[in-house]
Amino acid sequence: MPAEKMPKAIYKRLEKEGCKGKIVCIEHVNELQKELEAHHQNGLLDEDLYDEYLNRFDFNVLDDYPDARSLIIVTAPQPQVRVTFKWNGQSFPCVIPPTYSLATDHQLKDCLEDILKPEGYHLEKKRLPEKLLAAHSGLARYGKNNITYVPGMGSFHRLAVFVTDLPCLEDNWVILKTLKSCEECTACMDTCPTGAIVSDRFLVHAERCITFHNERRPEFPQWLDPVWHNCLVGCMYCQNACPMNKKFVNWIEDGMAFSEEETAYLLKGLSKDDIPNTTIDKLEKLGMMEYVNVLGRNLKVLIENQ
Ligand code: B12
Ligand code: SF4
Ligand code: SF4
Repeated sequence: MPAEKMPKAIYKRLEKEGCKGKIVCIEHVNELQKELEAHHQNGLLDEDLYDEYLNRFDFNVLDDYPDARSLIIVTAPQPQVRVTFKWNGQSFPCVIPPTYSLATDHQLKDCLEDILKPEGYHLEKKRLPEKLLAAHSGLARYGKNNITYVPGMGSFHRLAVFVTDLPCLEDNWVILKTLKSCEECTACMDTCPTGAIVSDRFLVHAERCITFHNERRPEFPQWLDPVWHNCLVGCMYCQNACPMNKKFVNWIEDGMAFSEEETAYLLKGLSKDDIPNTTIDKLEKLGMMEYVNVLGRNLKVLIENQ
């Protein structure tokens, strides 16, 4: 197939699976870096947040993949997942927000490979600022909560970036846009219990976000009221309040159930080596293994809240 027909074929293949994507030229990777670094230099990014999440992006992609020509930003819809923990004879349902399952990354990679591989092109998943790329490619728009929205998916979608040697014959690069509905709305700002979303700047104060504290941090800060926790990891307040998610908020799939014994392992804060393989399998399917060190602490707060 001629290279100029490839983007259409890729988009069609993604759409067949209910997914979406956009292609931009590899050179834009420098713009992504510059934009992020400018926020850092202007003191807008918390240093702990920067060290823990933002200084490991693959901006040097061309050094280890000199043939790279295009970036493909793709996304797949994902529901919330409800899991149940048994404790002291009672059942405790807990929500895992959309985007924590890694399964869609494989689905997206398979779709892209189906089209690219037979034509002799290669593909590698890279760690780049996904929302920024999605918004600059025109695939998504930012909401005031700094989460991105895609038509037909709301914010319930998981993004991924792939780099390929497919020549860049179709460059999609637009200025960043906010959702139209944000113009007259402050629902996410009003509902966020921590004040992370503010009116005097667009960037959220990510260091105030519940997710920043319950995904990785060993201890919750004093100011974080335990009753604010609402998910096993992450937080759903601003997404649930958003009118653009009206059609998606009730999309909650029932996930696994954890027995009293399994709940006990987690509450004890046992490490991976001390948890039985069957429980590890469940956590892996849910995309929760990455958070195994904090799950017990988070679960305890949710059980106390309920
Ligand atoms: C670091 C990180 C976090 C941190 C920091 C979040 C943050 N806002 O930066 C923490 C742990 C707090 C976090 C929380 C969450 N995260 Co997170 N996170 C990331 C990660 C690794 C990097 C994000 C990043 O680049 N941040 C840096 C900031 C500077 O970039 P930014 O948020 O895009 O901000 C841009 C805009 O503000 C824009 N901008 C500035 N001024 C203006 C003005 C206007 C008018 C406009 C339009 C834009 C604009 O410029 C900034 C970039 O330069 C990505 C994965 C990845 N590889 O990209 C996932 C990712 C962004 N997270 C994701 C999700 C789902 C979440 C949560 C919703 C999870 C949850 N349910 O709790 C929350 C949402 C919190 C929030 N309100 O942002 C998804 C987003 C998917 C989507 N639908 O958009 C991602 C892409 C993971 C994935 N693959 O799905 N996350
Ligand atoms: S809740 Fe309102 S202001 Fe916030 S992202 Fe959604 S539409 Fe925009
Ligand atoms: S995810 Fe929760 S804490 Fe973070 S900005 Fe949204 S409502 Fe606030």
